[in-house]
Amino acid sequence: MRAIVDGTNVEVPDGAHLLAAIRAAGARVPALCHDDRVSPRGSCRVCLVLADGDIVAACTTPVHDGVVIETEGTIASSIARGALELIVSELPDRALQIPVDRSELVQACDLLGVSRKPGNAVERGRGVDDSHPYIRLDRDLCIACGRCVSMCAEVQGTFALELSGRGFDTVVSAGDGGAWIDSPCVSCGSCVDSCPTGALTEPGLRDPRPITGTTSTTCGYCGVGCTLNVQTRGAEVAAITPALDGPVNRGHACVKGRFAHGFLRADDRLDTPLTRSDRSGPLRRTTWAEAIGYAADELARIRDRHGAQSIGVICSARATNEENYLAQKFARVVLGTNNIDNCSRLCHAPSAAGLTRSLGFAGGTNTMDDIDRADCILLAGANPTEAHPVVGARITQRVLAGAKLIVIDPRRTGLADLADVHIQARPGSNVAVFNALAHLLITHGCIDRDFLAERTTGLTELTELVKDYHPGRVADIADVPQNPLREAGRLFGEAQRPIIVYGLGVTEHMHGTDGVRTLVNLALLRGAIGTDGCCGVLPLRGQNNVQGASDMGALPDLLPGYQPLTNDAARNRFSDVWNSPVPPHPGLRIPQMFDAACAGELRALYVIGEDVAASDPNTEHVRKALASCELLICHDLFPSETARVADIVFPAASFLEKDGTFVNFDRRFQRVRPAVAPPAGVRTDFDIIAGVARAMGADLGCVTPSDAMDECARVAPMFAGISHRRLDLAGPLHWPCPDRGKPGQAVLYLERFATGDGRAHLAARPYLPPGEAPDADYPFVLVTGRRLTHYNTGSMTRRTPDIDLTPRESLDLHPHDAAAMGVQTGGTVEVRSRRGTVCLTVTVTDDTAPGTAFCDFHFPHAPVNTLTSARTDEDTGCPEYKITAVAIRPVGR
Ligand SMILES: Nc1nc2c(c(=O)[nH]1)N[C@H]1C(S)=C(S)[C@@H](COP(=O)(O)OP(=O)(O)OC[C@H]3O[C@@H](n4cnc5c(=O)[nH]c(N)nc54)[C@H](O)[C@@H]3O)O[C@H]1N2
Ligand SMILES: Nc1nc2c(c(=O)[nH]1)N[C@H]1C(S)=C(S)[C@@H](COP(=O)(O)OP(=O)(O)OC[C@H]3O[C@@H](n4cnc5c(=O)[nH]c(N)nc54)[C@H](O)[C@@H]3O)O[C@H]1N2
Ligand code: SF4
Ligand code: SF4
Ligand code: FES
Ligand SMILES: [Mo]
Repeated sequence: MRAIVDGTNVEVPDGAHLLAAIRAAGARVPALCHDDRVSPRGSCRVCLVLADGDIVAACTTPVHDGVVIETEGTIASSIARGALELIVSELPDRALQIPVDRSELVQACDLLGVSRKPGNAVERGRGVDDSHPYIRLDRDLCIACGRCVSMCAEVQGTFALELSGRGFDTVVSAGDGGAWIDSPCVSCGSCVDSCPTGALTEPGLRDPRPITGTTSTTCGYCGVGCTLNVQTRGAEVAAITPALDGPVNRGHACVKGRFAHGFLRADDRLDTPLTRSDRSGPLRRTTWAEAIGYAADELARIRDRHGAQSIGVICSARATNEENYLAQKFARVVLGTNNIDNCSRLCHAPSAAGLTRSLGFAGGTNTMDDIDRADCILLAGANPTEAHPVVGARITQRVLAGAKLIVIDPRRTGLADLADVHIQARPGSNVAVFNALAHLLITHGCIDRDFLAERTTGLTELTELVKDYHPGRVADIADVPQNPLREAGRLFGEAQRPIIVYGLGVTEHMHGTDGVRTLVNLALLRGAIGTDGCCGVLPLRGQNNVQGASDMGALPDLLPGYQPLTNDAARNRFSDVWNSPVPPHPGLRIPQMFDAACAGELRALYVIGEDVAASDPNTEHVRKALASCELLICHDLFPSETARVADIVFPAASFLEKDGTFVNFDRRFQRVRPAVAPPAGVRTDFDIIAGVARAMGADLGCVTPSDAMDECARVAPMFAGISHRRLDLAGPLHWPCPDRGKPGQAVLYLERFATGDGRAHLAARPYLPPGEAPDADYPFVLVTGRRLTHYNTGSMTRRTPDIDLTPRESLDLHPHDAAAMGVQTGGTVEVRSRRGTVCLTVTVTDDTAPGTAFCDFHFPHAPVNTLTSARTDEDTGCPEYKITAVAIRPVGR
């Protein structure tokens, strides 16, 4: 549609408002109650313009073709000025003294020529709420524009804020009007981002000193992959705000990416290499030359004396693609072993295996944006409002807009509260539940017969198998009523555009790969993968770069780009480019490395950015393995549990300090750029690996991260079109991206599946019971997982004010169980499994079912993984973190 703004012609999309046309024309009109991310309110009247001669609010008036807009020197602009003068007359002087780049109000005053003699204005004494560590409300600066309220409702979906009071006394309040910290606020910061006056502020931007730089980068916490703008003041991070043009997050973020950067300057940040000369002695500070030389000598000695298979490398899903690429090249070329793995093993290895076998590629089929189009969302074993908050918010918005939501989770998670159906299935019963849904789809004819005939195999076997999975039987297995099963089958069966979103509640089980495959069956039965307009299946990959670490071949059986090591042609191509033979035999997976260490076969372990002594299951076994090694090398930011027992510790740079790329959960390569320099004495994982290789007499060849990406593009056809330069010029790219001249594939399999025969393979997999079951001695099932404010081992978030938001771990217990034990919220219990004992603080909540307890693993002083078992998924070795049989008893009685 065409608009003429002060004589300039512009084209805008249908449905755009005058404000969009005005901005497109480069004209400026203030808009104090407007934010593009939420629906227009039209309440402040400072955006008045003339449209075809009428006085209208630019933010709420739609463009019609050929509309003539006048922004300056009209009756409309003088009324707008009057409106602004009135607003300003109610504000204290402080409001106009805020630096212009931090206050839209000050900008509006500049634009409309509104000023006021200092001292005239009202300090109304409505007070400040500074109860929250990140968000401060100065009520006297609030103009009741309502932007924060809309952001909280329409972007975040939390509805924590409202405008209360009347007339000029109207002011925002959180929760039921008490202190902000006691409200349901989830600290996503979107209210602060939108506030036009400085009524809502965060610590780093209250400091009046100017911001000296802004860097666009990708969040280094979870796999959502939010684009963040890091604002710096000299060498320090002042604030981090979500980028409006972030393709995944579109101007939204969560408490971790948005606020939790204080770890950068934590007192105990490692800032020099540490070594110990004998195991019983302490780690001592040393020089880089000394530590690198020591690491190189020891690795070479062990390799030469005991063979390359006696060394294992655990790579980091927190590190960049380029670092992972270099690390696997180092393992294969310099050490000569395929004993390399990453924490995908602990997490979504069953997704990689299951999706590959069913569909062809080890990644989700669609993109984040497809959530916005789905009419039915099946969310299984994932808690995105806490673990992938920007996805959680997007699902919330979609459901508020009318999409159906089915949640399958043993706990009543945030989204289960909003669901049309919550199947609160017993932990470990996924395969039975998914097969029951397949049974319902098939028996009710809710399947796409043409799609199944043309594009899949295995329907006959699946139909035969699921005859046994009628809801009556599965209701018993899963300990749920039949009705939710039937209702879920109906909703999913009737949907036009169903989407499946899932997480660790599906994968971290003894039959995790079967869980993934039987879940994918449901989308295939509906023809909802690889077809026009379909929404597909999205695994919520966990770590910022866990998808990338595997993409880069930090795996014992796959080379970069998922090329099997056992494929001679592929292996030879690598050998040619690397100028060194690639060992042909698949290496050890993480759990196998620990077993091999305990058996005396693995003698050196090189761990980059993973705290195996805290996060891997069955800690006692892990610690025994670490102690059995002759050499333990570790890269970390902090003295992690693993670093504490290492022989050599290298201090590593964090995501805010380095250059490279991450791949997020929907297969997007995104740039990571250094916003600040690492502290003196700290190096990137990239430089450390290259340094150790050099000291071992090897040149890994890639001088910069960009070189490493280029080399990876040369050896891995599915990434051939990707380079830093292209990402810098054109923005993120989805893989596969085989061609420099074409975009990557956002939606997979539109023509064929990437399996050998081009068809998707339905999986007829029976339900098998989990590895560990409760019994008389260990009557509870303990499920472990995540809380919003802390991240994995908590090494970073515990070193930020997030610790004030969630100061300790907690064990969720159902009220019946708590009453039977006589414990209350805040009480302490001893949780005992067949392997260990931990004391935890109780929260009594009916979010869990009777007999099921839930806790996080974010606080290593309460070492939850001393409880968990070493049982793993039979296909992939992913631990059964989600099920531990435990006994619980109150302490101190
Ligand atoms: N705040 C925060 N965000 C994070 C992380 C963090 O530590 N903190 N970690 C990141 C990482 S590494 C990952 S992998 C992701 C994980 O993200 P999620 O997979 O969402 O996280 P979890 O909380 O481990 O588990 C998800 C859900 O599985 C459910 N569940 C357990 N057993 C079963 C079962 O048998 N069947 C079904 N259907 N559900 C079950 C649990 O009740 C839980 O609600 O989060 C990432 N994001
Ligand atoms: N009980 C239980 N245990 C679990 C899980 C569960 O659900 N239940 N989930 C499992 C899952 S899914 C995962 S992914 C793992 C995660 O387990 P980990 O990967 O061990 O946990 P993180 O805290 O993410 O990070 C590991 C270390 O990397 C450091 N680090 C951060 N950035 C960098 C970097 O750029 N370079 C280097 N060198 N170091 C860096 C951090 O300081 C931290 O010490 O935990 C697993 N453990
Ligand atoms: S706090 Fe800010 S965004 Fe919220 S109503 Fe007041 S002025 Fe508007
Ligand atoms: S949702 Fe994930 S990627 Fe986005 S800001 Fe939060 S932790 Fe970072
Ligand atoms: S911005 Fe248009 S009325 Fe407030
Ligand atoms: Mo993970």
